[in-house]
Amino acid sequence: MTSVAGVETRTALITGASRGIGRAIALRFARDGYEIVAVARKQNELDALRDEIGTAGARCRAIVLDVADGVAVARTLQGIDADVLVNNAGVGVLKPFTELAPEDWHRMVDVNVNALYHVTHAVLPGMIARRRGHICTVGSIAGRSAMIGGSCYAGTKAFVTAWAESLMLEVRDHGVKVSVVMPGAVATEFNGNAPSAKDAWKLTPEDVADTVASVVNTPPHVLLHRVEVRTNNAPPARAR
Ligand code: NJP
Repeated sequence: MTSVAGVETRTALITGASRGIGRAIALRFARDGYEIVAVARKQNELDALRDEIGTAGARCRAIVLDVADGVAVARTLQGIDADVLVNNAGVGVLKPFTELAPEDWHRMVDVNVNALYHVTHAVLPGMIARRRGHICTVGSIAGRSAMIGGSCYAGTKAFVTAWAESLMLEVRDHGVKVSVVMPGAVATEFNGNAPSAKDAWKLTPEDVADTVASVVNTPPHVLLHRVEVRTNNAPPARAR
C-alpha cells in the first residue's frame, strides 16, 4: 500500500503482465483502483501496458525481470509492499515426453515452479509483518487432469496446487490469503500459438482476470482458496 497526499492506494504485483492473462489481470486491477507493478521480460510490451494504464488515469510501474533469476528477483522486488501478488508468469511446452528437450523441461520448472519461490519469498515477509495480503497463483486444470503432451507442464501445475494449499495453511493465521485460479483453455499466445478465430470457444484472458478479481475481492473472513474456471462453450469432442 502506498500513500499519496494522504490517500492510500493498494498495490498489486503481477508477474507475466506483458501479454495474455497477466496483462488482462493488470488492466482489471488498475480499473479496480490498484497501483500496478507489472513484471515480465519484454520492455516494449510492458511499456505499452504502463501507457495504457496511465492513460486511463491509474498508475503502473513496469519492471523488466526474469522471474526465474532468483538473485535478480530478490534485488529488484526488495522494498515493494504488495497487497496482492499474482504469480501468473508461466510457460508451457506441450509435447510428448520423448520430444521434450532438456531446456524445455528446465524452463518450465524454472518459471512455473522455482519462480514461485523467488517472487513469493520477496513479498511474503512484508505481508506477514503487515498482517495483510493475498497471493493468488495462476495454476491450471492441467494440474489435476493428466494430458498427453503435459508430462512436465501438468506436473508443474500439480506442484502449484500442492504448494499453494500448504502455504495457505501456514500463513492464514498471519492475515495472508493464498489462492489458486485454475483455468481451462484460454485464447492467448501460450504454447507458442497466436490466438485466432479457431480459439473462439476458449476463455478470454479477461474471463480469467475477472475470476482472479473475484477471488481477491472477498470479505476479510472469506477465502476462496481454489477456483477452476472453464469455458462453457467447449467443442463436443473436447473434455474442457
Ligand atoms: O501465456 P502467454 P498465458 N520471467 O504466453 C511471462 C496459465 N494458463 O497468458 O517475459 C518473467 O500469453 C511472459 O512475458 P515475457 C499459464 O500456465 C494458461 O496464457 O515478456 N515473465 C508473458 O507475460 C501461465 O501460468 C492457459 O515473455 C515471464 C506471460 O509470462 C498463465 O496462465 C491455460 C517469464 C505468458 O503469457 C499465463 O499464461 C491454463 C520469465 N522467465 C493456465 N516467462 C492457456 N492460455 O490456455 C514467461 O490452464 N513470462
